This record gives sequence, structure tokens and C-alpha cells, in this order.
Amino acid sequence: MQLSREDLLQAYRKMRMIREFEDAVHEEFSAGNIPGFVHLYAGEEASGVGVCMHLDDRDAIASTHRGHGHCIAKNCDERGMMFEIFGRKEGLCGGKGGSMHIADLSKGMMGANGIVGGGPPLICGAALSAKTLKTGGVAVAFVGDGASNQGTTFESYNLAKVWNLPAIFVVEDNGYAESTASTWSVAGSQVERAKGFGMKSYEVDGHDFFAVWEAAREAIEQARNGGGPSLLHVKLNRYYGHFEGDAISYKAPGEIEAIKAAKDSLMIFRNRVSEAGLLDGAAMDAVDKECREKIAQCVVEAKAGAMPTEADLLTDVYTSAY
Ligand SMILES: Cc1ncc(C[n+]2csc(CCOP(=O)(O)OP(=O)(O)O)c2C)c(N)n1
Repeated sequence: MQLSREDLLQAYRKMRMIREFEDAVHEEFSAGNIPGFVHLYAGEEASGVGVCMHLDDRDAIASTHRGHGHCIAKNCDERGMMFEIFGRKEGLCGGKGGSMHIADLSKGMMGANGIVGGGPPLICGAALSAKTLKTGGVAVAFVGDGASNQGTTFESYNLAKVWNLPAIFVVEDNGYAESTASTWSVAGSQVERAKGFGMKSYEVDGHDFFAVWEAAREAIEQARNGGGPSLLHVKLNRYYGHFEGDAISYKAPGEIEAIKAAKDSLMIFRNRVSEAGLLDGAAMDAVDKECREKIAQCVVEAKAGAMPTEADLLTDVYTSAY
């Protein structure tokens, strides 16, 4: 299967939109304008976009605490997301969830998740539902390398395999679980682990959109055709701290800048499609401008947006009146 010019532009637009979104949230958080806690996805764009390009609204994804990129890749509205992060009433979840609980079930986005390893059990439910109702849908869990050590994750691998669920586990290995290097925290390869559960698995360069896209295509096709679950071990890097405000003292000076210069996923994408004559620089520059303006506008509007009121306190929450 080939990517059309429109597909390539869309892939680039999504990746650039995520980068602009995260850079803007970084700035606004640093200026003290955003309440709560945020974890940024900049640097990891090719993973979320390379996977979600194969999905539509009948497919579900579950995200992590680092969820903005997954939301954008799964077509959540950026304006509603920005309002949500600023805690505004017009946010995707009424401003009550914030960064770590953005969800939009109409888009199959089951939510960012503050619980490390919380996503895999959720997508087993979604995959079982898709299988039972024969919707043709698949379900994808994004997890970090840290989450790959959680019992919930292992149990989900087990369940997905035993029940032959249309599930895909995408382990986004950015080299660190908070400040602990994955060489310390994750014993052995994720691919070998998956084999232990009898799942097909792929080792993928997460800086390369095309590598992610190709592995995800195979895994998702297999799941849609009743072939059961698989796992992608996606190796990539994040450009900001574990959370906003992290002093990043566990990385060597210059480590992030060196990775950006050598392996930035947007740069690699631009070079590849330009060299192959598939897209010209001017078309991608226009996308850059479009995304920058759109996100700047989202920030202006979110800042001016209304807060939830007292009357909103007891809506959309699990509570008993008695
Ligand atoms: C069950 C649980 N344990 C611990 C935490 C605290 N915590 C938040 S993020 C994190 C590290 C996660 O690392 P990883 O899964 O590799 O994701 P990354 O942050 O690198 O994207 C930890 C331990 C938590 N939120 N939930």
C-alpha cells in the first residue's frame, strides 16, 4: 500500500500540529498560566501518527500520562484539548480532566491516563467489544517502557493472546521511566517479552514515521483480520523533561540537542519526502505556518475561555446524591 500525496501531507500536518501544541503548552506552563501537571510528547510524534493513520472512529486507543500527541493523532479537536488543559468549561471534558484525562469517546480516544499501565486493560475491553459486536474495529494501547513492567500490562498481553483479541500494544520506549534509564528498569527486549506471550512483535525506529507506519500497518491488518494481538517496541526520545518543571539532571548536558540535530522525526520526514520528490518544501512550510497559527489561536481563545462554575461541580462525576 502506498501513501498518497494527501496522506503524506496529513501525516506531516499531524506531526507538526503535535510539535506546535507541545511547544505552546511548554511556554504557557513555564509562564504559570496552566494549572495542574503536564507531560509533553514532543519528539515522539512519529509514533502516535504512524500508528493512528491506520485507524478510524470505530477503533479505540488508550493513552498515557503523556497523552496530547495520541489525542491529536486520533483526531481530537486541538481547540477543545487546549481549553481542557487550561481547565476551561469548553474543554473536551468540561475542563475537569486536564492534561492527564483528556478523552473523546466519539473519536475512539478512551483517555489519557494518570495510572502507569492503566491503558492496556482498557483496550482489552474495547477489543473484546469490537470482536463480540463484529465491528471490524481494533484497539491500541500506547504505553511507556516504564509501564511495560506493570502487572496490568502483562495480564493484558496474556488476555489479548488467549482470547485472540484485535489488540495492539505500542511500547513507546523513550529511554527513561521518569529519571530511571530503561537499560536499568527494563530487563531484556520488549520483542522477546512479546514472544513469551506468543505475540508477533516488531522493533521499530520511532524517529522514522515510515518505519512506524509500516509496522503498524501489518499489526493492525493482522488484528482486523482475526489474527490476534501484536506488539510494537518503538524506540524514540522525548525533548522535554519527564514532566514540565523537571530539571532533567539525569541526562547528560547536550543529550537532547544532539538527538534533535541527528534524528528529529519531522526533519527526517521532510528530508525523505523531499529527496524522493513526493512533497516540496513550500508545501510543508505552508503546513508549518497553518499549524503555528492554529495553535496560537487555540491558546488565545483558551486563555479567554470561561471556567466551570459552581453549578458544574456535580455534573459528569460518579456520585450518589444520598
Ligand atoms: C501505577 C503508577 N505508578 C507510578 C506512577 C508514577 N509515575 C508517573 S509517570 C512514571 C514513569 C512512567 O514511565 P514510562 O512508562 O516509561 O513513560 P514515559 O514517562 O517515559 O513516557 C511513573 C513511575 C503512576 N502514575 N502510576
